[in-house]
Amino acid sequence: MARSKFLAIALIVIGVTAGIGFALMTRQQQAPRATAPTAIEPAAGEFLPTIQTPAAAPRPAPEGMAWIPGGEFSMGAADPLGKDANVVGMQATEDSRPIHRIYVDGFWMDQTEVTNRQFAQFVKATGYVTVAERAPTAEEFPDAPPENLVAGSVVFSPPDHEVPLDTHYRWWSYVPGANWRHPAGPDSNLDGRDNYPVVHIAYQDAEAYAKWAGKRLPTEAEWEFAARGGLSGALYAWGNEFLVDGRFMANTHQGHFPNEDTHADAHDGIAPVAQFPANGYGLHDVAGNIWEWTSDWYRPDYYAGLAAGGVARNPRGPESSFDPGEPGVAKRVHRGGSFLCTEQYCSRYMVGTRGKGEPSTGTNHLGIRLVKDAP
Ligand SMILES: [Ca+2]
Ligand SMILES: [Ca+2]
Repeated sequence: MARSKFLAIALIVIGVTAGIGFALMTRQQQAPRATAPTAIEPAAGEFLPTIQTPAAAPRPAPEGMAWIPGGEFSMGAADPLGKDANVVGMQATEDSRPIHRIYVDGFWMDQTEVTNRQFAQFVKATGYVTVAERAPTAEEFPDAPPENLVAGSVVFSPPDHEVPLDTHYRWWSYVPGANWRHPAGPDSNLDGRDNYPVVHIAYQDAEAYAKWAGKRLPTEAEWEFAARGGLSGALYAWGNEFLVDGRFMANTHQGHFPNEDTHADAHDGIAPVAQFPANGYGLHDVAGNIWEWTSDWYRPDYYAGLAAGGVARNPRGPESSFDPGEPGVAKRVHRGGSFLCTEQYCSRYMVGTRGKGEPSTGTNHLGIRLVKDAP
């Protein structure tokens, strides 16, 4: 998703999803799509056991952080057996192959997504103004009509009826006045939401917060090692069954997407952090609730390059970004899926799967979880 597209399309800025807007989007949809450069089908057994580094966690533990021991693991995702790509959603695992072997050093990681309370402390201490609170400039977005250059962010705005799942512009709108303090738009606020994840965080906002907190964003490999919690090849951060003894393990979307969330998991929309069980490393909500930024640039062929070189040690992502679905828009990797992910669309709460986003684009289902190196 890219902010520039929202700013360039006037009808989206004012939240009207009329025919001409869709005509514009349809043309984009029909642009030639490059196929993923690698089509290596994972064979059974490609996932090898995770080998955790045996060293004990350093002491003391930073507040709210869990020790991730580091080690060697198999990274990536295979399509779940018995499900075709349409069911998995958006060909979710094509760019998550081949399964490849990675080593990462140990590190500390936030046990939860960064909350509004934490982000407010940062803003109070520094006076930082987030990207969504600043008016976009004509220099940044030369294709946008001047009247669209207003501060705001992208908000989930579901229709009240079923729609084709062909373009996300059917349920996302650029809302003037939306930002971390006003997550659903100017009339919303953070009352009672101290313990909710902060959202509408652009990549540079995440970096600024991390610098203040003495932390950093995880690499994609660190994120996946941590999210797997010591398991190898599991579909989810907790195992291979979506429900455990009938219990939901993550905040996702139930019901017909995008118009109806039956919230069988007890949360209609975003949830406070840590409402679901932690994974094997003590991390909550690595699946679902909000997407989380990583520091890697996105390329669908990055894993193939790594796989060709044996065990990759502490990979930090490709030198540049390429998304065949939106060529020319550099993107960073997002991980974990959100409260909007469903089996019908974008089932990327599956632990090895990937997402991506343009760095200046925050939304109300995207935030942060940080890491800290051992001394
Ligand atoms: Ca939910
Ligand atoms: Ca999450």
